[in-house]
Amino acid sequence: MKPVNVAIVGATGAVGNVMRTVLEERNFPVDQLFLVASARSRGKSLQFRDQSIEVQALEEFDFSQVCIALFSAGTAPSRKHAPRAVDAGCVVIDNTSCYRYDADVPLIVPECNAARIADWKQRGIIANPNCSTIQMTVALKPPYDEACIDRINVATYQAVSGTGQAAIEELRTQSRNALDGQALDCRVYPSQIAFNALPHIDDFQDNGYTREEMKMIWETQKILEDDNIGVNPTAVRVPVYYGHSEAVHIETRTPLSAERARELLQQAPGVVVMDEAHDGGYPTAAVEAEGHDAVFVGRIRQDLSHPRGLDLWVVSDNLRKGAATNSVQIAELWLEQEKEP
Ligand code: 25A
Ligand code: L14
Repeated sequence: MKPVNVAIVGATGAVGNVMRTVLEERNFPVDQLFLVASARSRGKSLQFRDQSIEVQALEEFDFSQVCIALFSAGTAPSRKHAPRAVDAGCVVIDNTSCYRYDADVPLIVPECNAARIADWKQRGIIANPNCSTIQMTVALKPPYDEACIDRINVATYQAVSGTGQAAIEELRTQSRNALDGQALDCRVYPSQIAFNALPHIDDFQDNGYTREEMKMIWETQKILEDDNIGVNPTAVRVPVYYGHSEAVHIETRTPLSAERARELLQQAPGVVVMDEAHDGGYPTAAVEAEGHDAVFVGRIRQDLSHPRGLDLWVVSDNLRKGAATNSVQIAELWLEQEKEP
């Protein structure tokens, strides 16, 4: 594959840093890599392969030299600069929630709806879904295809790294101060995150749900291409650095046994089943998921309260499969489709 020029917008952030790592690990055919962030980071140097690359400021960055722009600097920078990148000839793979719900922007999880990448041409933008939705849809695609899913009840246990670098620092500082019996300072989160659990991710909506919960509803329906699928989420922040966990309860249309679901998931792309009913026979965020690209599934069992109910425990690294890895996988598939002779 002929190498292309790639830009990471938000390169100094929690996700942008992992994008740089994943491009290198997967041997993505990068010719020149451009690192872009806010003016605050201008001139800072970061390593890629054996080169040291200087960070440039987004406001003055010229996208005409770039083929693929990976955006992860937040919604406002994406709203302002993604159209400018497209006009300069880039395909934008956007990791924010800015364009995900636009009907003419494909929202892609390669394991679920890779064929939709072809729709990129309408706007020049491909949206990367929310981290919690990505890992859930990767795990639910095989049971969905086999037995259809009428309803999903899900509670998430989400890592602080999803909020970015500042939140990682806040958990570290609060934990240290709490152990030392000091007063705790809450800057990023509205309440104490160390040694606590907060049922609040992103802004509250008029209907009583948070925006993170609504994202899981809208995005699951769009990715599985089924507006009838019921999704009932509660999104919870927990004091974990990396890796989201989810207790997922599904109601299938036709009966699906736990054994058959386990078999399907063992063959599913991007999934690792860890499901043994003994100490440690299940995946966890900090031990199994952190630093890996797979979606780990365990605790697969029949819901004793429902004839067509199934329970699963789904864990993945939110900065990898939940953000950077999924974006790079989309870029790989786009490149195969568009640049292969
Ligand atoms: O709006 P959203 O979509 O809800 O996204 C909000 C935030 O969530 C993260 C990401 O934070 C984003 O800003 N995020 C987005 N999608 C995500 C996903 N799928 C996701 N997290 C997980 N999963 P982040 O901290 O990880 O990354 C921010 C990056 O974006 C750059 N940036 C911010 N505003 C920008 C901008 N770039 C251009 N123009 C703008 N207007 C940001 O670069 C970073 O790369 P930076 O130079 O601003 O930050 C460098 C370092 O500076 C520290 N810092 C952050 N804020 C401040 C600060 N220092 C001083 N004062 C501050 N106010 C941080 O340590 C940062 O690493
Ligand atoms: O919508 O704070 O992709 O954990 C994902 C991480 C929004 C914020 C998204 C978090 C972001 C979220």
